[in-house]
Amino acid sequence: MKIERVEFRRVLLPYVAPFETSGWRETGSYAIIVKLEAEGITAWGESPVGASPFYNEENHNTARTILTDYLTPMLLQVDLASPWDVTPALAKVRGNRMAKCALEFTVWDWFARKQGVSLAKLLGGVRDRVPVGVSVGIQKDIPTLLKVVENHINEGYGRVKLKIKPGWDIEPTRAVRERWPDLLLQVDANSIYRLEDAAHLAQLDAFNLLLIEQPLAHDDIFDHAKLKPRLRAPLCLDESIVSPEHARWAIEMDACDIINIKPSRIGGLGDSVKIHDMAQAAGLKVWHGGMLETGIGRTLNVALASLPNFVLPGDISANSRYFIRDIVTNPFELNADSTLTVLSGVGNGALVDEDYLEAVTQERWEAVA
Ligand code: NPG
Repeated sequence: MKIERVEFRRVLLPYVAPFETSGWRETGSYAIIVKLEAEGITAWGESPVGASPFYNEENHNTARTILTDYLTPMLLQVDLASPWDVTPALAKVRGNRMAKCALEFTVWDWFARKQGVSLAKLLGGVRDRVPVGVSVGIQKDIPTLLKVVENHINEGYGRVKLKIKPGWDIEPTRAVRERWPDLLLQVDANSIYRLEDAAHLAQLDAFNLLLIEQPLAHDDIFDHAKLKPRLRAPLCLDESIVSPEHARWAIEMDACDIINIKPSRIGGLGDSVKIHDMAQAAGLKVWHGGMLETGIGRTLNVALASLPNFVLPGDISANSRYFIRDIVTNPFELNADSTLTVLSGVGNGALVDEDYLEAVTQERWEAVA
């Protein structure tokens, strides 16, 4: 397959409420939406790259530059026999994985459509529903947090993740655990602590957590390996695992019990499948993270999370948890058992609302072969 035309749009899609982590606060999605055409088939994808380089080193401006100046011209030269060819074709560009995933995701959708199968099937998915949870940002005080968590539990979410940071960690987690003793609960530090904080973090062991996610630096594996024996709760890596090689290092160094897989952080679905398989072979569980994807990216997340070793609930909420109106006409609804239903239609299954997409587009650019 040779790509004939690719159109990119940078949107600004407002969130229902601001989302705050240990390091940043965002009020809307700055995702890059991709529409690709070849052989009469139109495919869609998304890079959920953020407004600021605070989760990783990229933002929508860097992604646009790298896509325009390097990745798209490189990919337009290649005759693609399968979606697995994209990552090697772009390997010369170092890092910039959020930019790369924009193209890689879209090519997976194209091949699924070409073969007349769902993306989940093409990726090797085995489930028709995936367990999901909700991620709760940092709140102004504990009563507000309890109210927000209660609302999500009432919506049907069976697993809750709390964002934590110094000064907002032990007490909020204690408050939620005391109120809901049986809730599936986990916390996410987004890289804000240091190894010296090990004893402080070990206080979280009192709350029967599913996992503690990425407490130490975004690019660290070594200190996480030192921290792991000092915690009872399973230790999960997110930011640090950006490639199959990083996953291998973490496994060989015994730096984590669990890996959070976000295909955008890893730069593609292909490398995400490799990490899934590698973790499974090593006896590590994986779960699917989230980057507040729009309705297009959300379909990819659900498809990938249908693979067998995604055994913990994913950060893949229903579209309405983040957006009043999304750019798809078939948003996911939460099932009563805190799952989302894997789409079985051809391709990623997103039905794009092109009028609304146009309305929320801030910039548009394209490349033609
Ligand atoms: O439900 O998509 C979701 C959000 C899940 O908390 C979530 N994502 O660090 O995992 C994270 C966090 C995040 C959000 C990271 C936005 C980067 C950008």
